[in-house]
Amino acid sequence: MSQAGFVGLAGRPNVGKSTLVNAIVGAHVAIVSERPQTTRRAIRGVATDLAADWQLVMTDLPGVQRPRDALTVRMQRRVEREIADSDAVLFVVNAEQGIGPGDRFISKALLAATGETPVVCAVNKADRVNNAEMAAVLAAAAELEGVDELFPVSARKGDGLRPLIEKLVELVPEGPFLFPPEQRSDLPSEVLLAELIREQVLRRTRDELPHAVEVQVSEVAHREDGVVEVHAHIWAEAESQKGILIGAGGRKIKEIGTAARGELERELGGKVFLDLQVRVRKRWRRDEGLLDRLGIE
Ligand SMILES: Nc1nc2c(ncn2[C@@H]2O[C@H](COP(=O)(O)OP(=O)(O)OP(=O)(O)O)[C@@H](O)[C@H]2O)c(=O)[nH]1
Ligand SMILES: [Mg+2]
Repeated sequence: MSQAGFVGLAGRPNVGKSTLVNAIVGAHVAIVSERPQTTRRAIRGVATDLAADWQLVMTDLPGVQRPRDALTVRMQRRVEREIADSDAVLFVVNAEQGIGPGDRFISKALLAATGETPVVCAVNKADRVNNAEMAAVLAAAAELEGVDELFPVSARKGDGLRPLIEKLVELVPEGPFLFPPEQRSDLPSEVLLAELIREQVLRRTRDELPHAVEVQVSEVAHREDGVVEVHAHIWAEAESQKGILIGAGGRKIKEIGTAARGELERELGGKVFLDLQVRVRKRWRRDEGLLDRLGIE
């Protein structure tokens, strides 16, 4: 009988949860950036090993944070729901920063929320510390309440993944596969494309702007000449942000568009025509109706 189940990711923003999901799945299913609070939606990344007969559905989630508006309230509610429904929890901490009050808060919350659900801890960014530093972080992580086992990993380099994956496979129940084995993510295509565009915005903007931006793909059309036309809106919260996104002489939006088009072409495996429109919607992060339409629930 196969082993198959859901593994929910937990941890502070920016510790490398999405990078770890991509590394385990072996595909770019979740966007990654240097900025905290990159992930806004629950994204299931599917890792399947047909020969060994297992499937891990890795649920990437927003980093745990204090909710400030409708957007972050939804993000935290989603984290709680998904963690409660997981067969195992993968709690990620950052070896470079060490174990702090935020990590202790999350481990306590997990213990209260999960009950019997096993929690394993990935001590990530191992490539950023030496052996002595790693030993100290592992000792501190071992003190975290409710954590069953520790795995030093580097999601970026792909180091240490094998024993972690083996442990997770042990923890999920026996049962049939939950997704077709060739499927890598559960995101609707337009949302995945919008996320890939947002990833390029995050890489190319600074300060508060990344948090103020959301991307919505309004139309995907397959032209007769084989080109895929993608029309997308980039939402900002103020005219000044719109100005920054467009840039002097339209340079910034062009740069974002060129980079995003490359990503979309890689994803879709063909030529893409990308139309980006920057729009202002004041306080979109507080607009429940827009959040519904953006699929942030
Ligand atoms: N050096 C190093 N950097 C890493 C590693 N894993 C992730 N990063 C970097 O850490 C930053 C944050 O990574 P993400 O995967 O977006 O982090 P996250 O936990 O998903 O963040 P949120 O979605 O904001 O909660 C990015 O710049 C990554 O490239 C790692 O193993 N080593
Ligand atoms: Mg993330």
